[in-house]
Amino acid sequence: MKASTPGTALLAGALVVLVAGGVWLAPRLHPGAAAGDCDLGERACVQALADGGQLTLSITPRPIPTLAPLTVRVEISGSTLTPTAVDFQGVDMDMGSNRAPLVADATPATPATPATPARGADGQAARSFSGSLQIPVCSSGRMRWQANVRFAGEASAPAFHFWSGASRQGRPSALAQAEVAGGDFTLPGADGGRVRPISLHEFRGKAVLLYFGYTYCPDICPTSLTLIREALAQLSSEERRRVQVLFVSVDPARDTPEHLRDYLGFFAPEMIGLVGDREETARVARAWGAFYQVQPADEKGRYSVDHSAFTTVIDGEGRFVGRLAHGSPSAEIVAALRPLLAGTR
Ligand SMILES: [Cu+2]
Repeated sequence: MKASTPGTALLAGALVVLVAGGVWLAPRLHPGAAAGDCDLGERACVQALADGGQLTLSITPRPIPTLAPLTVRVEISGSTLTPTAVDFQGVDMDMGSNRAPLVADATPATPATPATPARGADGQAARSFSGSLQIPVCSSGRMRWQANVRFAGEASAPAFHFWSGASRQGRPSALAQAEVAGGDFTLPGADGGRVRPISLHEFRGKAVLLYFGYTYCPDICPTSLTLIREALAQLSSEERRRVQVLFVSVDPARDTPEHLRDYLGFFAPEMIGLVGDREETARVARAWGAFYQVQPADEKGRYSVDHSAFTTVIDGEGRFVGRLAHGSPSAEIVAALRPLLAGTR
C-alpha cells in the first residue's frame, strides 16, 4: 500500500504526537527509577505517580515461596489511573509471561473508625486491587524478579523488584543440609560413544556433584555448569580424577543421552548426563530432594521446566554431604569438594 502525501504527513504527524506523548508519559510514569531498589520480598513498595497519586504494591506470603500461589495487592490513592494487572518477569532469566489480573476490592461499606479508610495526598480514599498467580521458579536459591503494574490504557509503572527463594541477606551457607533419603540409582547415560545404564555406585571413592536440570534451560543450568567447570579447573589433575559430575535431565521428552553428552562436553568432557523415563526421573529426584515441574507449552510447542538448581554433594560412599545453592561461586564448590578429596570426612 502506498500512502498519499497528505496521508503520509498525517501519519508522520500522528507519529510525532505518539512519540511526544510517549516522551511525556515516560518521565511522568517513571518518576522514581529508584523504585526498583525496593524489594517486594521484604516489604510493600511505594511509587509516586504522574498525577500526584501513589501506588503501593505488596506480595504475600513472604518469604516468596517456590511453586506456590502468591497474592498481589495494589493500593492506589490520589490517582485517576486504574491498575488492571501486574506483569512478572524473571530478571536473570526469561521465565515467560506471568500476569496477575487485578480485581478491585470491595470498598468497605462503613469505616469502622472515622480515621479509615486511608487517604491519598488529595484526600481521596485509597482504592485497592488484588490478584494472584504462581510464578515459576528455576531455582531453590534466590532469583530476581520484576513486577510492573499495568494500567487501563496500557501504561505501566516502572518495575518493582523482588527475590524469590532465600532473602537477599540470608543467602544459604555454602553447604546446606536437607532431609534427603538419597540412595543408589541407575539411569541410562552416554559413556563415551556407548549408551548404557549408569549407576551412582560406580563412582564409589569419588566425590559426586549431582545436578538436576535440562539442556534447553536458557540460563540457570548453564550458569551452574559454568561454575562447576570453573571449580574443576581449580583442582589438580589428581583431584579432578576423583570428582564425578552427574547431570540428571528433568526433561526426558527432549533430552537424550547423546544430546546430554554433547551439551555437557561443552562444559567439561567428564561430566555425565543421565536421562531416564518419567517415573525413573521422578523417583531419583524425590530420593535426592530435587523438584521440577514441566510448564505448559506455548503455541509453538516450546516449554520450560521449573527445577531446583542446587548442586548436591555426595561423598565417596554415596552419602549425601550437603547442597550448594544455585550461583555458589567456584571457590565454594572447591571448598565443598576438598575435604572429600583429602579424605578428611
Ligand atoms: Cu535449568
